[in-house]
Amino acid sequence: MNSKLKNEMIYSIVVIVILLVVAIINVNYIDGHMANIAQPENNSTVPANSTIIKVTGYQWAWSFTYTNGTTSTDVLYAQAGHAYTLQVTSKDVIHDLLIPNLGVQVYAVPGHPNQVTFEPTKPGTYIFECVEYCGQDHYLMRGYLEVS
Ligand SMILES: [Cu+2]
Repeated sequence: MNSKLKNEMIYSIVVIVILLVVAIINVNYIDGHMANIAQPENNSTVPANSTIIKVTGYQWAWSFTYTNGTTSTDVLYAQAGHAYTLQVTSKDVIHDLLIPNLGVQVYAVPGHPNQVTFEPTKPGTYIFECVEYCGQDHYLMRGYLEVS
């Protein structure tokens, strides 16, 4: 075996090892964050200790309906140390609710509710926004999660 071929084999093996290490790191990361990725409503159950909040996205705002029947628009109210299950749908086109500080993201699809459960741990004000381009005023689909 000449030295050129030997070098090429070594380079190839080094690249394969690097790609394998990156793949393993990625799979471990995704595995550890599956709880925050929304599941279709029909395929998952609501955890017994969580409060359901109905969420509707529409051009161009977010509407929240709480268990006592009250509603809010573009402000979501929650309490620290309590679990909430967001059941999310849309009135018109596909939207996508992202609460970056809590790692929550869920699609709002007309006729296909999705849900995600999360538990805010610290009181504060956290931004949320629509991250699926949904029309000319898409940029207005943002608001605040108020955790008391
Ligand atoms: Cu939107």
